[in-house]
Amino acid sequence: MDRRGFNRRLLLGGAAATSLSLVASEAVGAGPTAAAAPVGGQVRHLKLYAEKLPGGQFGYGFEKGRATVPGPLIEVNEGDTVHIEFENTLDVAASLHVHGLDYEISSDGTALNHSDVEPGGTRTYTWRTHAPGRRADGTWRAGSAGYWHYHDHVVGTEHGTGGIRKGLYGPVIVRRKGDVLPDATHTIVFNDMTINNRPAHSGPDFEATVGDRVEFVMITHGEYYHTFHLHGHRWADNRTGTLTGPDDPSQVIDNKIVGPADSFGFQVIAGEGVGAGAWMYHCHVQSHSDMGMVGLFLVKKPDGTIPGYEPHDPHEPHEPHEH
Ligand SMILES: [Cu+2]
Repeated sequence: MDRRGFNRRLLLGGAAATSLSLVASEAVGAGPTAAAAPVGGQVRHLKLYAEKLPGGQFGYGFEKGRATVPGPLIEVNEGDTVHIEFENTLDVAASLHVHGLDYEISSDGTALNHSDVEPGGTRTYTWRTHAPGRRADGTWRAGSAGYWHYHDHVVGTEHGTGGIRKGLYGPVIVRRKGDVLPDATHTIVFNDMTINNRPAHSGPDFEATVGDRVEFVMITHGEYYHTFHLHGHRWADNRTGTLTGPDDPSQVIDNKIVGPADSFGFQVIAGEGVGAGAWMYHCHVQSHSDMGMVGLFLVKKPDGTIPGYEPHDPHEPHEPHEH
C-alpha cells in the first residue's frame, strides 16, 4: 500500500470509529453529537512556563503570567509526539516529569539525570505515545492511552516535594482512536489536605447543564490516602471510566481509594437519571471531608437554575476546559 492509500485507510478508520461511538453514546443518552478521538501520529510543540503565584504558590502555564494550579491540561492521541519547551521563571531549579508516557532519560525531569532547569533557563522535554500492539515475542504491549499527570521533580527535594506542595502539577490525557470526547474536562487534585491547593471548604466548583458529557481527571499528591466520591453519578473502574458494552466486566463505582501520584478519569452525563442539582464531590475519609475537602458539581437545568441551591460562597466557579 502506498502512503496515500495508507492515509486514506486511516481516515476511513477514524470515520468508522466515530459512527461506532455514536451508537454507543446514544445508548447512554449523550445524543448524536458526541465526537470521537482521531487516530494519533501528530508531532506537536508546546511552550510551558513555571511561575510564582500569589500566596507562595507555584504554577505551570502555557503563557507567561497565566500559570494555574493545577497546570493546564495536555491532551494528545495515541501515536502523538509532543515537544514541550519548558521555561523556568522561578528563582529555584525546577523541572517537568510525566507519568504514563514514553520519554528518554534526557526528558526524565530529575536532577539525578541532569534534566532539570536552572532559574531563567529553558529545556525541551519530549514525550511520545504509542498505540497498543503485539511485541515480536507474541506478548501484548499496552498503549499509552489513559489519564496521567505531570509534576515538578526538583523543587524542595530531589523528589520535587516542595514543588508539588506549592502547585507544580497538572493533568495529561492520552486518548485512543474512537474514545468519546467530552463537552468539558475538569481536573480535581487531592494534594495533602487541599483540593487543587485551594483553602478548605472553598471548592473548586464545576458547572454543567443537564445532559452535558463532563469529564473529570482525578489526581492525588502529597502525604495522604483519600477516597474520591461523587454524588449522584457513577463511573466504570476501567481505563476510560465508561463501559465498553453490556459484557464489560468493569465494576461500576461512585467512590475510589486514591494515594499519592495516582490518577484516573471518567466521563458522566450531568444529571443523568437524577436531574439538576448541587452535587457534592469530596474525600470520603470523614475527618477529611469535615476539614473541607469538598467541592460542588453544579448541574443546571437548561434555564440555568439549580433546584434547592443557594450559593453561600462568593468564589467563582472553575473555568472549564472546552473542546
Ligand atoms: Cu482524604
